[in-house]
Amino acid sequence: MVTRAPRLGLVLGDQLSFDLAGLRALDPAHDAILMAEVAGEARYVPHHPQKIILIFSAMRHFAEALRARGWQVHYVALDAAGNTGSIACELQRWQQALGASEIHFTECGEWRLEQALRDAHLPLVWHRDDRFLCSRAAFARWAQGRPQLRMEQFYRGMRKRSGYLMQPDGSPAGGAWNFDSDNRKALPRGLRGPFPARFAPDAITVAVTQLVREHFSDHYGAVEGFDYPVTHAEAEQLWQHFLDFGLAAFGDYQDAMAEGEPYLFHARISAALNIGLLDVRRLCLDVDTAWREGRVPLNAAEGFIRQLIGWREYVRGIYWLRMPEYAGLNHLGNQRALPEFYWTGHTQMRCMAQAIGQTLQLGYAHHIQRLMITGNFALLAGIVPSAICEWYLAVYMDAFDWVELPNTLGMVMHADGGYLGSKPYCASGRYIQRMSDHCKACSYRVDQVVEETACPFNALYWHFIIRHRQQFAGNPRLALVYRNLDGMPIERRDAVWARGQTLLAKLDAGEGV
Ligand code: FAD
Ligand code: DLZ
Ligand code: SF4
Repeated sequence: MVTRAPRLGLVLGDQLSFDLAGLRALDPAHDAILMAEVAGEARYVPHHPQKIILIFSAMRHFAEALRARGWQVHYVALDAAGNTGSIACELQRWQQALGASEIHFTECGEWRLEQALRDAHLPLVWHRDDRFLCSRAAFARWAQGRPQLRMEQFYRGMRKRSGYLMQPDGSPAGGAWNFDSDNRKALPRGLRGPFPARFAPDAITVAVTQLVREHFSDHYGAVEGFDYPVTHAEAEQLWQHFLDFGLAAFGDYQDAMAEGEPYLFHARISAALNIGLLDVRRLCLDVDTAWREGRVPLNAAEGFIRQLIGWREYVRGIYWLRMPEYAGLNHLGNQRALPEFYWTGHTQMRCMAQAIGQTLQLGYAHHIQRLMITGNFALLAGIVPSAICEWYLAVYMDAFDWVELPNTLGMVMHADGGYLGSKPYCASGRYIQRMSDHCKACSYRVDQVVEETACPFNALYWHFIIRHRQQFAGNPRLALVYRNLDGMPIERRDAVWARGQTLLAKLDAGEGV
């Protein structure tokens, strides 16, 4: 009988799916799996301690589950003797130790790591990550020849291809592709989101928490309070909880923000989904079914599916199409350092203190907080894109380069010159006042612009509009804004500019706002 050398399969911390392409190609009877907790991945940005707890705990649970299914898993713990600290070096070490002929690998979520593995000259056999609906190649084909890319066009194609929320005649459910105009309601007084599903740490998570406390106490964010799902079964419970209690109101209050309400009607599934504990096709099917059975309104179902097969797949497509040069773009020429209060939450701006505070506590903020509070401030203040991108990548439980970078650099900072989205999401304090109750609790006044007590978002908004006139005056979506600016008395405009300058000088001096 001829025995062949075993093959080795690599499973990364965000590839914890039983039907991962790289696993399907291997045979549990002959081949082995490598999983490694490495300092290189845990430290290349100062990840929130709870994010490291999540990844390590979910990896350890997944390794156990694979063993229970008959796989031979070589698991390298962070503090194991001989741990080299990098994925590429661990692969080299284990390939030699096992005499493996091939290393099977599912394509990475991050360009950085994929490049490091290519550079390591290992006998890699690559597999496409088919956990996503749209492959890198299919996105590149869709993008080819288009003068500009727009999510809405991509999304319609994805709806047609997938069949989610489609009618038998090929038209979209409800006769429209988009119900966004129904999805901008502020939260009625007294309405609260459902109590979040929480998962008590088991022995594995407790051990990992201790490890993280010992090794990563220099990272920003709370170690205590971790309650995320770390297995497929727990992630399923989280999802069912959202289907039962969150989805129906998801559409209506998608853009709302409220004091002390970190989750509202959001699903809180992104971390579990991005590391492979949930499957995007299953989620979409469940939402489609919930709508067909009359359990949720169409604006909720459509709004949710658009995030998953629209935005999520669209940003991934752009990432792989444009990396590595995309990460270095700075279309608006920003030069300002990230203010210290992004890492501490110490600011008088109530909306910022709430968004940053919950981020440090929970590793979570919902989309509008990321876009219109912390993102909007960074855009208006002209923060260097790479600095704010590093912040988003570090502090959120769900952050991986393929999804964080286009959202931050493209959608928030407009640093790609409008490649991802047609206009910058800049807004004054008035937007935040309309969509939240933060302003009532703030020491700044949202109805003032130039006074010392005025909401900083107001003057910074006009400062941004004035200083980027050349880039944006020709943008039809900002035409009204420039007409308003031009209608402003010159003395008023000067006072607004001066207040903006004062605020920016404070940031440059490292003073708080
Ligand atoms: P819900 O509001 O319940 O939405 C459901 C799902 O839709 C999410 O779980 C997510 O998978 C998907 N989704 C929604 N919006 C987007 C989007 N813009 N891009 C991609 N997927 C989306 N999401 C990440 O998963 N990782 C990130 O690193 C990340 N960084 C972001 C940075 C910025 C500056 C901004 C503005 C958004 C970012 N997002 C990121 C998108 C979005 O904010 C999060 O997916 C969402 O807040 C996760 O919470 P949830 O599961 O409760 O989402
Ligand atoms: C985010 C992360 C962290 C903190 N640690 C590890 C690790 O120790 N081992 C591992 O395999 N993966 C880790 N990850 C996830 C990787 O960084 C992720 O796979 C890449 O960024 C590619 O998406
Ligand atoms: Fe935020 Fe301005 Fe409102 Fe204060 S007044 S909460 S800074 S928008």
